Amino acid sequence: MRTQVVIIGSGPSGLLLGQLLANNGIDNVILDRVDRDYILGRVRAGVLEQGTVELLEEAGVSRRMHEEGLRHDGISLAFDNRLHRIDLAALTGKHVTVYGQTEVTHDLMDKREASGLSTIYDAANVQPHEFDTDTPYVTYEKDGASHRIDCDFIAGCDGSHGVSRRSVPQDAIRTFERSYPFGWLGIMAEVPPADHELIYANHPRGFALCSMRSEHRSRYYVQCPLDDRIEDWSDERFWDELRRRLPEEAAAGITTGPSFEKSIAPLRSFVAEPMQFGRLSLVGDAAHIVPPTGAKGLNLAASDVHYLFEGLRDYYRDGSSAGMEAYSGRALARVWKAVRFSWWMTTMLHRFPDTDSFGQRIQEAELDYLVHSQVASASLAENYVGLPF
Ligand code: RFL
Ligand code: PHB
Repeated sequence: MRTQVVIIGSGPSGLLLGQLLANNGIDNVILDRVDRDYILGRVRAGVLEQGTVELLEEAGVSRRMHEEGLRHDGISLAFDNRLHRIDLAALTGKHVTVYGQTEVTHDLMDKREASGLSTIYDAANVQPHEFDTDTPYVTYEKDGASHRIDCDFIAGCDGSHGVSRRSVPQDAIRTFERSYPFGWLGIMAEVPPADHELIYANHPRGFALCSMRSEHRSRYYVQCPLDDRIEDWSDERFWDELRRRLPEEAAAGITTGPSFEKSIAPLRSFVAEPMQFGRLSLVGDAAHIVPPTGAKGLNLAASDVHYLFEGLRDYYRDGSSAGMEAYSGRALARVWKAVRFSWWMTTMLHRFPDTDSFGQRIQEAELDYLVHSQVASASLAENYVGLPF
């Protein structure tokens, strides 16, 4: 079998890239090691930057997002038993859209199916080959048979544990990493959100986040030790802990109910450089991970897709390799700014086990400065709504 671009991974990066390419007449095949329902069962991101929304519009998958997504013009920071609103719209002229990653993925999968494009689910032992030549190919196994797809380019959209980054010789790649000494315990419940916008709370007991998926579905997180087990967190314990970490006015807005998803995620910053090795490009979580505090992971995946799509489009349309050659540099320039922002938000809002009293006062001063200085608020807002790409 032959195609122009083999895309490894059917998450939001792979699906969005595949759709943009197909809309421009560029053939592609997506391979994923799991099936559609498994991918749609993962609860992940919830906040889309305007640039991500525009890219989904360009891909032709924005109808439901515009109907059901919630426009948010601000967020609140909570500390010292008070809410402090950051007016994103007034400070930047932009807003964010609350629309779950699950829904984005669903829309992209539906569009791909309707366009008659090929996705091979349950593909085992996917392996990219010869990407340092002009004739790369990808092998995989399915239903006991071995297959090979020849192509011009391979896009590694296979997340942080995928095969693409692992296939690059170790001496060709440099990695940068920071682990944080805590995780996020997240729940989803069919209850109305505490507030109409997101609340990021810094509290002596630890960070908490009030988010949502719709006007009747809430997503909440609390910072927890890395070795906590889900079994130790009954719904009742979760709701109690969440309320204790919020200002009274926000806690009063919490409607409790049974959770239908509960999980603990570790927090990590990670970047691999470069993001391209000959004809293999890494995209999204395959190349970088950010802690979720800045809501940047999915949005960074979208900006990577944008740069790679432009490179591939110019290659096939104009015969120009300039965009492909620039991919890693263009993507990484934006990646590092989002890595910085996510690290900064994480540092400012969480309790670190080894923070001394000096560090504690610095954190308090930073939050106070942030909400009372228009310049500092504008900087947060500019990053939160997303730097241009
Ligand atoms: P994905 O979504 O991990 O998709 C990768 C796909 O590749 C497949 N795969 C393979 N296929 C073939 N062969 C192999 N060897 C393979 N190995 C893996 C996998 O099955 C999968 O289908 O990566 P992608 O597309 O780059 O998308 C990245 C986003 O998923 C991620 O950045 C965000 O979810 C991060 N994130 C958030 N991002 C935001 O922008 N805003 C948020 O509010 C936000 N909240 C979050 C988050 C991530 C979270 N978790 C659990 C990690 C909240 C949480 C809790
Ligand atoms: C979410 O709704 O899952 C969410 C929102 C904002 C974040 C992280 C996660 O910063």
